[in-house]
Amino acid sequence: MRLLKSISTVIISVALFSCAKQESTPKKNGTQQKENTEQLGGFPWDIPQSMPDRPLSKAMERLYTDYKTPRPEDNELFTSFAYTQLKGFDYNGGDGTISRRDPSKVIIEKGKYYVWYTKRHTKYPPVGYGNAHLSTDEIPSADWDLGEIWYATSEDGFTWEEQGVAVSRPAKPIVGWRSVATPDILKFKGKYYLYYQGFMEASGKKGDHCPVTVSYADSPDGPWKSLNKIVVENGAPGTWDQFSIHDPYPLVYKGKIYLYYKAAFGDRPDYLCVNGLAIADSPLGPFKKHPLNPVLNSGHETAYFPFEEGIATIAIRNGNEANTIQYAPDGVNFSIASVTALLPIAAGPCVPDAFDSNGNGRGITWGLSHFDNAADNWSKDHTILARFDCDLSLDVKDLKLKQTQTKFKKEVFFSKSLSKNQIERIHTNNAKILSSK
Ligand code: AAL
Repeated sequence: MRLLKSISTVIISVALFSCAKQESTPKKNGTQQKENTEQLGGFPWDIPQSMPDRPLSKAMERLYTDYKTPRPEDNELFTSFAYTQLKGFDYNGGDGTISRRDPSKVIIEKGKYYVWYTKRHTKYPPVGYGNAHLSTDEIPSADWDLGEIWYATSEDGFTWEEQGVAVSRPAKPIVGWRSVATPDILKFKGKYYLYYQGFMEASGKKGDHCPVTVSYADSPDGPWKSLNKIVVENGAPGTWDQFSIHDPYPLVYKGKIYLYYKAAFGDRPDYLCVNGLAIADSPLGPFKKHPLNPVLNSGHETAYFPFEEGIATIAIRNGNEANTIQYAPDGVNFSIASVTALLPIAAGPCVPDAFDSNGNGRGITWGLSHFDNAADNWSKDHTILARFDCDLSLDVKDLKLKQTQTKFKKEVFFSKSLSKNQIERIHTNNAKILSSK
């Protein structure tokens, strides 16, 4: 039915388009375009749903060539986000000794939702990435230093029950001895695989350097056996991913394992984060990096999900294309599908079709994300998990989540205040400008 509708829409549009084409003069130069516009009158009051045959500004042309629909409210790949605090996790009064962060995608197993994440439970709060030289075997540098991988289950996605450790730190010098962090889950041919960052020095000492390793199990409840070897190697010296392979994110796409990951140019996330893709036929590798890497030019902890024939992604932070939802019909060549706000940090969406997508992805509606420095006090640095909801699904139409006019309270804006140095700079400039007039 849907297919018939689309075919007839295409036939009608092609017919209308060719009629209109015959009547109108070809768009050749500015004068002709101006004449055309004068003949046609102003742009229609009600937004045409397909590209009108008239001279268009670049921006209006892009509305039809680059987006699924001219109005974001009708665009299956546009969403706003809603957030809910989770029940069931204890953080030791927020004193910085317990942290949960970087949740995996959520999967459905045994009638429950499952999620894996970095848990840090240390005697002391972190001294900070910039103070890594002060870290010890008991004192973490960054929030994700001295981490383990834990998991939790839920029956509704709001209240979670922590089940215990999935992967602990192995003995030195095995990959991950310093910290195992930022996991994500793959189910392949009935078995389970956790991919995660394996640190071999405290984060911040040289940078946030690590490769990716993997553990596997017959059940989502474990027991997990570690490969104890690197599974996605850092790049060759001098290349973009030479020091870090972060945020591994596996999906099964058209029978192959597509593992997306991030690295930071210049070793600094604030500088620019880009994402690459490594493909394998089997979960323990070999993983072959895509020749076009990096495949995404922005995005820090980036979530991916099967959508229609390709793969869509939520690209948050760090880059020209931060705060966008993007889509690649082949899982490789991504374009911006929509621009949005208040994106979930380190999103781990619930992706029911993560492991059986054959070009028929249905999208996502919720997941877990995190808020770092949850105490708003770096001496108690820790991260908490939260729930986000969205409508990036072909099966749901939540008009409230399709609203583009997301209103934030004034406190959100005022929390981004000027520093002392900025205020001084403004006063000095004021003095110069006002005295010169
Ligand atoms: C996160 C992720 C990776 C980094 C660190 C922990 O935001 O990008 O996991 O290594 O921060």
